[in-house]
Amino acid sequence: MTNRRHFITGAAGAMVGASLVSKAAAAAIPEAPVQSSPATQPPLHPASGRPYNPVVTLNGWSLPWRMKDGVKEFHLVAEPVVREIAPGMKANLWGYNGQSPGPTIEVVEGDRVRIFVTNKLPEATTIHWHGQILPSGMDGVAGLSQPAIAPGKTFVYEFVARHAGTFMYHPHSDEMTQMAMGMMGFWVTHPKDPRQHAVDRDFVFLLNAYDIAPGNYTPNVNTMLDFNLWTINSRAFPGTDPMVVRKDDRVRIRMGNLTMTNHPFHIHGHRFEVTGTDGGWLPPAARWPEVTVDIGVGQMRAIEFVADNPGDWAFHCHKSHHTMNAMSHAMPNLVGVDQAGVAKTINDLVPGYMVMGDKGGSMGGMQMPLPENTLPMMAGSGPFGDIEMGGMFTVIKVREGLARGDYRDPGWYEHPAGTVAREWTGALPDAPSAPPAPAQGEVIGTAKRGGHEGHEGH
Ligand SMILES: [Cu+2]
Repeated sequence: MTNRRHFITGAAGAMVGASLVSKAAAAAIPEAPVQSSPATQPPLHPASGRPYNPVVTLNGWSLPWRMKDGVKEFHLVAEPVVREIAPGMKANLWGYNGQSPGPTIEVVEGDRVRIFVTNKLPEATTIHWHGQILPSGMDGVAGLSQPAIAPGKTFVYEFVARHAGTFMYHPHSDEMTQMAMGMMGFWVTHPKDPRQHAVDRDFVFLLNAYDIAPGNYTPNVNTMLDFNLWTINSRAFPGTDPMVVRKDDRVRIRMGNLTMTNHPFHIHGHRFEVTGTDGGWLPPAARWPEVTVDIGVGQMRAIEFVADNPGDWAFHCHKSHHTMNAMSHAMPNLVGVDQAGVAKTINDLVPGYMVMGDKGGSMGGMQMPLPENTLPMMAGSGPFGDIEMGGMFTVIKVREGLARGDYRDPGWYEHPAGTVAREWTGALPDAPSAPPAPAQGEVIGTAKRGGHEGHEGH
């Protein structure tokens, strides 16, 4: 049985121990579990409170709680953290309980929730419970609805989770700095009846972005638009885990956007329906089919599909610059420019200079020496070679014969014979040519120019 104990002992790197939890059970403030691993943790099945179907946070985890007099008590600690963005790059971020983003909070519609927030940051903070319908004084806007939480202080928030749906949490105190440093987390309020909106796999993640110059560890918090790391839950591909799905499972993916621009998320090999927004669930008749859903700034979207097409399917932001890692945008277009002669001259001045961009931007196979602590722009590798992607990119792996609840990476898809695009070495059919271009000045088609001729004399 997968339960909280399994979560605690089975999760590599989890630093919370069962003894810690029991020792804290009598304490006035619940223990604040810490997660040190950026790997996707198994779903946290509820050990107390009402039943629900837990979500899986991509490259993240859910926060254990304790029940006290019928109230679900959580403890978030706002603190500096070190987050691995992908193997080869770490970032000094701010987050909660050891990670950025913070842990996902899962409750059930109607739960009374008490959240202790301890501030271990060097400046004041608050938490805003984005999307929740709650008393004004619990809304977390520093100065407007509460005094800010000074460094070293603990505040307590308490409200009833009134509506099932998809939510986020983030500071509303120096939020430009604090969100640029990674302070955010996911919140799911499950329906009272676990059969309602039930799916087989329910993935959640936040979209975030950082500006960390190559060789640096700390984000530039003054950047407004020109970020260089576009991340899913503070991970950039190939650091993002795959979403592993059993064939014919009904799958939900919930995404929240806490960057400064929109992200059109695109699925391969399937169609989905948009089933949830910031405001709640869409009635079935109002759902619409898509293969790309745009997630605006500050918005949440839930999509659902039946994973009926086995394979390894890309799932990514469709802004091509958002599927790249740290890069400079200030490069001229050198496609078609023969730099061979120039390279020799520059090499005399700058040993190791490489010709770049003359055959396009492809860099997959390029083994450039990188500065310390940065990621190649397009970095992954797959069964057929380089995957020239980074950033907001992951893979949905649909497989037959997985066990229910098995999220382990099954490896690359084994394609049935004859179903992979391949090189053609036979005779080529004649390609039909386009008709010759008209001579200059020649009238094209029969349409008359100047559509007012027939109206003369009015
Ligand atoms: Cu994007």
